[in-house]
Order: sequence, then structure tokens, then C-alpha cells
Amino acid sequence: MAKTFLHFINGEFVQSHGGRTFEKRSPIDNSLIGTIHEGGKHEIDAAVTAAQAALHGPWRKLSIEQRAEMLYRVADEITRRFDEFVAAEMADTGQPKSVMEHAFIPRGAANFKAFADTVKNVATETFITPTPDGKGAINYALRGPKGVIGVICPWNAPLLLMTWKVAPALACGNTVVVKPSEETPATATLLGEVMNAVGIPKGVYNVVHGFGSDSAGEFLTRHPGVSAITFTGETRTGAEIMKAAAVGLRDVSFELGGKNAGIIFADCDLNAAVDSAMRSVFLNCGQVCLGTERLLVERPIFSQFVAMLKERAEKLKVGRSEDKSTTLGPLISKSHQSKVLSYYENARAEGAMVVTGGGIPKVSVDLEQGFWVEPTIWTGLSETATVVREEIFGPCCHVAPFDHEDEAIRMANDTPYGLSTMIWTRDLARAHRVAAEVEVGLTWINSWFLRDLRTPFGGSKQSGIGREGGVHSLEFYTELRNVCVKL
Ligand code: NAD
Ligand code: 6OD
Repeated sequence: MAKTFLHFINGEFVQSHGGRTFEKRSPIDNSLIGTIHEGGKHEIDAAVTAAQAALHGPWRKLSIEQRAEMLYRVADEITRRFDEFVAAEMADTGQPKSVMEHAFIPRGAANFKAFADTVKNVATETFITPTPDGKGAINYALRGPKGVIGVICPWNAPLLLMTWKVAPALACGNTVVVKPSEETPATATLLGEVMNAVGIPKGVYNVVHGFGSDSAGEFLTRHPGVSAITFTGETRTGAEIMKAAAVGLRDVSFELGGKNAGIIFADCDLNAAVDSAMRSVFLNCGQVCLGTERLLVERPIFSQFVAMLKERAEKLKVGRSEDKSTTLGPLISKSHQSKVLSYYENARAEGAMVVTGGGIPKVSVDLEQGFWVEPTIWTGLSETATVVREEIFGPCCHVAPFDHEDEAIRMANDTPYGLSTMIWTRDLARAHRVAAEVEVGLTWINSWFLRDLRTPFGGSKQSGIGREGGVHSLEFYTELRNVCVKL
């Protein structure tokens, strides 16, 4: 049965003023999942007003320990309603159930626990300052919330990415207005029920659905009551949001696009490296910002690596999310499918050797209207080719050979992006050397997407601004104030 996704404002589920809605379609078969209420200026204004009232009211009165306690309860409630979250996100994204159960949904609860732990254990700096009268002074720093935080999210891992922002924001005493992606309304809405169930005060967590430009997203970034904006999405969108944030000099934290390289040296554990490459290229149908779209492989193992990758990629099985044999889901939308397929065409036109894939897979009749694309591997392109330079965000990669460590570093860095790299080698001295040279925020050695939520997470160059994770999140979500006491 088709659902209705309402806004969550001041602790209540509400329709859009005027009742404007748009449709959410299933990536699996293009069937109607539900209608989403589209927020505009009216809803953003109501949500920001509620968030401001909560900020200066009940939320502010709680001690850090009490706030942390509430966030542990949020985590427990997500865990208690785990199956509902899995079902909701699976319906929105069409990805395999196993990915939801083992990777993305557990992070919803883990994010709240991690930031509750973090804020309980933060020390503030203190200086004993000499003064001319010899009596001295004490300087100490206080951290307070920044205000109402605008949280704008993408569709590729909706609950994980939204709670990665909402949890630290709330842990630091801020209140939030979330604008989920128009493609994935479900888990942000469900989280509203969780917030009410565990007694989070009204107005602390608000959700307004809608689009970006000239819709809820843009109105949120322009609202003067929003103190700072945290955004995950495309680099181009980040630039638009930055312009809006400049009015009123609001702070931004950005996790943006990438064109990540995997550097595979000939001495690596080949089997493990191919497995890792498979995950990093094809997980979530390639819709992972940290995913590898450029594989650089040392020449002596190049042919073998490509052959092994091809064999495994051809075993990926598309299908419905609940089907245990499904290992590759669809893309998020018809328009994203068209975009990825246009890159497939472009690769061919620019002379790629198509190792596998390159089109739409054969699927059963009931799936024919879904947004499927074949897992695709190319070789033979130059570093200037479009699919080697632009982020595609699909299940595809280009594999290129290299001869020397320096060449691999140069090729890895030959991109305006700087999000992540993975390095596969048994020579750890070399691994550290290369890690120090690659211009990215995140490097994995002999692994990929292995997370410790206390570590700084974010991108360099055009892949982001700022770092979030553990105490690093405090830089963005708190205002640091100094107090000087003359003794
Ligand atoms: P997107 O930039 O198109 O949209 C993201 C969000 O921004 C959506 O909610 C959208 O409605 C909103 N938006 C769009 N235009 C806006 C505007 N002018 N003002 C305010 N809001 C606006 O991104 P997407 O297609 O949803 O997500 C895919 C992109 O996200 C990829 O580029 C991917 O690399 C990136 N991403 C990065 C990370 C990271 O950690 N670096 C993580 C996940 C996704
Ligand atoms: O693990 C995280 O905290 C994180 N932000 C992952 C991003 C995945 C992008 O698709």
C-alpha cells in the first residue's frame, strides 16, 4: 500500500501548507511507494522556529549527561525497531537487505552512541596565566551549542549519513532541521517517531521534505534562523549552499563528491585486494562516496587482476532486496540510471575497452521498469577520458596499469577531488610512504571503509570542507568561548 511521508515539525507529523506532494517510486520496479509532502518557505519557517524554541528551552536545560542519556535511548529505540528501519530504507533505495542489515542501518544506532560517548568525555583547556601583580589568572574554555543546524542529506545511505550529522549536532546541544533527499524520505521520518518515543523534547529534531533548488533545501540554507549548515552531497550543490551560507556568515561542513583511486601493488594479497576492489566498486550499486572508480594496478599483476575482477563482477546478481541471492541492487532513480548509462556510452565513444558490462542487464519481466545497470569495468583509457575524471556514482570502474610507486601517486592525485584512497601492498613501509603522499582525507591500507567513529572523516580539495567524527565534530557543532578569571 502506498505510504504518505509527512514533515516532522515540533514533535508532530504535519502536511504541507496547501497539501503539495510529489511521488516516490521504487528503484526495483518503478512502482509507486508513496507520496511525499513537499515543504516550502512555510514549513522551513515553522521548523526553524520550533528548533529555536527548543534550543533556548528544554534542550538547553539538560546537562551533558542527561543529553547523552537521551541519545543512548534513541540508539536503543533504533535497535528495537531495527526491522522497520531496514524495511523502510530497503524500499527507498532498493538495495539488498544484507547491506541494510550489516552495513547501513546498524550505523544509525552506532552514530548516536558514539557521539553520546564523545561529549561525555570531552575535556576543556585551562591555562594558568601570569599577571604583573603576581596573582595570576585562570583562562578556561567553554563549549556551547552553535544554534539551529540545517542538515541536508543525500540518498545513497540515508540513515547512516543523516545520523552522522544529527547525532553530533544534538549531542553538542544544538537543535536540527533536516532536509532528507527527495529520493529517500522514509528513515528520517521514522526517526521522528523514535524521537517522540524516547522523550526528546519537541522541536529538537525536525524534518522537512522537499527538493533542493527553489524548494525546502534552498529555503533552509537561506533561513536567517539557521546558524550553520552541514551538507553531504555533490560538490556543485555544496558550492550553491556555500553561497547561501555566506549571507549572515554561517559556518558550513561539507562531505562532497569523489573520484577515488585504489592503488594495487604487485606484492599484495591478490585475492583479498580483488575482494576489496569488488566491494569498493559495487557496494550499494557503486553509490558510495568512498567507492573506487579508478583502480591503478602495478603492471606485473594487471592482466590477472582485471581477469579476476571481471570474473567476480560477472557473478553479481541483480534482484529484489529481500532475495538472499541478490548481490547488486538498482540505481536510485530513472534520471540517475540515464546519467550512468550516458557515461557508459561516453566511455565507448572515447575508446574504452569494455571488459564487462556497459548496458542494462537482462532482468525478469517484473523488474523491467527498475533502474538497473550492468556492473561495468573499463581499461585502455587515458587519464583525460571523461569516465576517468568525472564522478559517475554507479557500479563501474576504469583499471589502469602503472610501473612505479611515484607514477601511481601522481595518477591517484590527478583529480580535483580528494576524498579517499585504498592501498594494497604487503610492504608496509611503502604503504605509509604512499599514504603520506596521496591528497585525500581518508586512506585505507589493505582494507576499505573500515570505520572507527572517533577518527577525523572528510575530504580534501573539492571533496569537502571540515572534518567530522569523534572530537573533531566539536569544531563544527560547538562554539568555543574563553573565560578569563583574574585571581
Ligand atoms: P545532491 O547534491 O544532488 O543532493 C544532496 C541534497 O542536497 C539533497 O537533499 C538535495 O535535495 C539537496 N539540494 C540540492 N540542491 C540544493 C540547493 N541548491 N540548496 C540546498 N539543498 C540542495 O547529491 P545526491 O545526488 O543526493 O548524492 C550523491 C552525491 O553525494 C555524490 O556526489 C556523492 O559523492 C556525494 N556524497 C558524499 C559523501 C561524503 O562523505 N563525501 C557521502 C555521500 C554522498
Ligand atoms: O562512514 C561514515 O561516517 C560516512 N560518512 C560514510 C559515507 C559514505 C558515503 O557514501
